[in-house]
Amino acid sequence: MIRLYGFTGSGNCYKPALLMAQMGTAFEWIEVDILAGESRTPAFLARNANGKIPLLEPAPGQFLAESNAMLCYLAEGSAYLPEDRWMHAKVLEWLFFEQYSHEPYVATVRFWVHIQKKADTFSAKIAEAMPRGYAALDVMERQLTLTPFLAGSVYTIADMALFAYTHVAHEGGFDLDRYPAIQDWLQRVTGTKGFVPMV
Ligand SMILES: N[C@@H](CCC(=O)N[C@@H](CS)C(=O)NCC(=O)O)C(=O)O
Repeated sequence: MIRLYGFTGSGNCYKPALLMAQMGTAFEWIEVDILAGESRTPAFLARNANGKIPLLEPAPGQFLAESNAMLCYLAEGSAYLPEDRWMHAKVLEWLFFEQYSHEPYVATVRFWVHIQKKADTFSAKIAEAMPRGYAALDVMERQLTLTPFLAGSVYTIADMALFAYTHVAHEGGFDLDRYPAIQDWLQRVTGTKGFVPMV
């Protein structure tokens, strides 16, 4: 059975878990306490030299890091990753956007504030990251006023990747009330077949 090494409350880990739930793919969740350094032990580093979760083990001894690589690998051949060359590229566009323009700000602020509970320690970094996070949310809002899902009319792994940290952005202090189209989209995503909430 597929194994997913993850940390409860991590949006990056939720992404492949959500996809596998929606595809009806059984998997085993193995908790890795990153706050206790469990992703930095020699044994873990032998599996992922980057020392981060999520880590997917689709077959014994075969390890895949990077949440969005997992989404592509797992969704291959399904409607969640369209085959059409243009649609496929649009999905990838959002996945790269998520990693470069969204997650480093929206997820990181939430990590400092909500997971580590160190808002005071990181106040200067938070002040720097918040406008960049809002800029990413602005980009999403603009697209979602045009199309029901990020890559167009169908729900894809682009939506899963961006749902993961957008739906909990308020935990880092982001005001989602500013974004009516994002809020409607969040509702649409929770209504898709086989949706499971992040635990
Ligand atoms: N780009 C990676 C980011 C993974 C990442 O940042 N993981 C964090 C938790 S969400 C982590 O493992 N932090 C612990 C550490 O770096 O020691 C992905 O999308 O999978």
